[in-house]
Amino acid sequence: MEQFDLSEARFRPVSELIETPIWVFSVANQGVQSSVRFPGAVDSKFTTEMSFSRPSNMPAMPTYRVMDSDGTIVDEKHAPTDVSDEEVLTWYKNMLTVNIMDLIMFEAQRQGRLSFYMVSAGEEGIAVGSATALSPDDVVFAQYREAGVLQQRGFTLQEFMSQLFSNKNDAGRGRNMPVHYGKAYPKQYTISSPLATQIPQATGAAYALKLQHLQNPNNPPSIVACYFGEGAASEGDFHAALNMAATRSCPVVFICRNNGYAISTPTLEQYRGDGIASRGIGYGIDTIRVDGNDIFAVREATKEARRMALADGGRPILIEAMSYRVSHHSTSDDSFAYRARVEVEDWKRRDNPIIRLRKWLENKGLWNEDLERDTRDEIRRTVLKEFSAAEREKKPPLREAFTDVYEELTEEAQEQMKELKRILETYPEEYDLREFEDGIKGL
Ligand SMILES: Cc1ncc(C[n+]2csc(CCOP(=O)(O)OP(=O)(O)O)c2C)c(N)n1
Repeated sequence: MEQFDLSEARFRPVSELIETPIWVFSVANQGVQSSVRFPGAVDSKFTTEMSFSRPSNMPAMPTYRVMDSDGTIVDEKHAPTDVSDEEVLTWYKNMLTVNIMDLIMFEAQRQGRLSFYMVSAGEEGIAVGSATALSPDDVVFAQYREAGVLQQRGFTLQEFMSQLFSNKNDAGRGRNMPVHYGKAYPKQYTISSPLATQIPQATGAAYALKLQHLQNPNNPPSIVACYFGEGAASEGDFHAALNMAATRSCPVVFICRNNGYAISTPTLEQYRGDGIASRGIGYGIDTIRVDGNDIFAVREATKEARRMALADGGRPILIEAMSYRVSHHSTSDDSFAYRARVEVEDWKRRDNPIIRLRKWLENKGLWNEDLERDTRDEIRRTVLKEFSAAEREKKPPLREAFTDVYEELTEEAQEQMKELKRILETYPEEYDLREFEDGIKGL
């Protein structure tokens, strides 16, 4: 077997990193030194001016955009040239699909047909736009408001609905809460509820990809794309993950959706720094802030971030995509308890990624009122068709509540299964097992 070159992976002693250890300078020499290569701050110059760096005196990081809110390309030099009109139309339809699915599923939850749901209204441009720049082999770790990433990467409406109704066609076998999607290929790690856990996992996965590529350079290189909200960036996991990714040079693109709220906590109360982007700089990570309502800007930034993440052996990149959470946090939230209706209405009117791209398409003569109406009708019909099919489908057999934890059922799990069977048989009028594949025999 070929020997695996671990030279990239070894830990270097600090003394190797310091070209000239400070103790070799003579006392006489030190007078002419304008800087000393401290191990902890190698390029810091000496100064006699005592000045504290004050963030409020520094300009806020700019926000990269390609297209303004009227759908006009701001600088023709940056107009998207590598995509066909058909591709852009697909992106538009993907954003519409997620948006329409969201409206229907939110209502379905209100009717009691679904236990829970989360929409991504206002943030479809970040999800779909970034996903257009990923390859199917890239690995995605998402939070929960990125249905557009899955939609753009080929997740079908049947797959969405099967997960939402926990039926037997769900890849997760009905074991997760609604919207906790996952898929083996294109690789999408299953979403988990505890905030920010996906961020260090993404760093670890990126490190593994880097080592795999070193081991077999013929494999096409791939990256990890890791999504999270600005609220999740307050978790310790965010900081650990960024620092590990920077120090181990991992090919991961962190994509922060800054939508202004972490449930009821507005960004003003979440941090005092310049958003999340400024934290990337602190960790020595190349960072860009983009207009998240501009699908072209998000795509361009992600494409370039992906290229940079793979260059020179790999490195992390941070993208902070600015947007606004138009919807309630989830079906368990009423956001008008903590923000004014007028604020939301204003955002809906002022800017939205779907309306922005629609204006661009209309300006190019690629879209019009009739196409909009027909496409919306068609998407609505398809979503409803998959909705009713998935809702009618059986749930997985009951035994699957116990399987797939260990390769074989543990004695304890077998005992629990037996006990469950005893209870179900003792109180048949209390439990309707018809919706489970094979009913009681499924145990
Ligand atoms: C560790 C942990 N703490 C708290 C929560 C409860 N919680 C769920 S979502 C959320 C807000 C997250 O906000 P953000 O990351 O900005 O994402 P957004 O919902 O705005 O898209 C909170 C506090 C949780 N799921 N996990």
